Amino acid sequence: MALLDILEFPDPRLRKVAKPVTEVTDSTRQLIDDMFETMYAAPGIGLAATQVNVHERILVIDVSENGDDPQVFINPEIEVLDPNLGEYDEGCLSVPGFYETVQRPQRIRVTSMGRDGETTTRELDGLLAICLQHEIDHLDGKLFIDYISPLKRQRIRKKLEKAQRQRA
Ligand code: QAP
Ligand code: CO
Repeated sequence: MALLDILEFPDPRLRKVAKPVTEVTDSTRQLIDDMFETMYAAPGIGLAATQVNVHERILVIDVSENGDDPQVFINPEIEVLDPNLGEYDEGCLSVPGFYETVQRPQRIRVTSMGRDGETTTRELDGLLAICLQHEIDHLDGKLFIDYISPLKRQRIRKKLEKAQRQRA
């Protein structure tokens, strides 16, 4: 197991579009284990491979209270079941310290593979549905702050660039 480095906005690598996984192998499962370790250590509720600079369509999520419900989504495809939008104050490990209200469809159906390569389809709502959509955006090079005003996004960019300079 290993802790992975998380890319931070405005790193251009967060804008890459991830490629589908063609075969789930032991090295895929190694990456998944490292992503869970990295997410739980943060701590966070979701992490996309893009955020650890691996541009493959792999997500790990755990929205449970106790952090005991790890869920893996490989090549996730979603279908909106209820176009009614719900609001949630989202954050992101790649945009540390900033939270903004985002609107997303409340009910979705997702088809994806699990860690053994098995394909399943599930209907999701609540925080899991929100988190999954946030994480799929990462695989498409999108961030939750793309939904807010350019002025607010620019302010966040300046603050994070300054923090990153001071760390370097
Ligand atoms: C994505 O985000 C998410 O700013 C997962 O300083 C979040 O785990 C989807 C985190 C909310 C839907 C709703 C953020 C940790 C964790 C921070 C996370 C921070 C430390 C974010
Ligand atoms: Co995120």
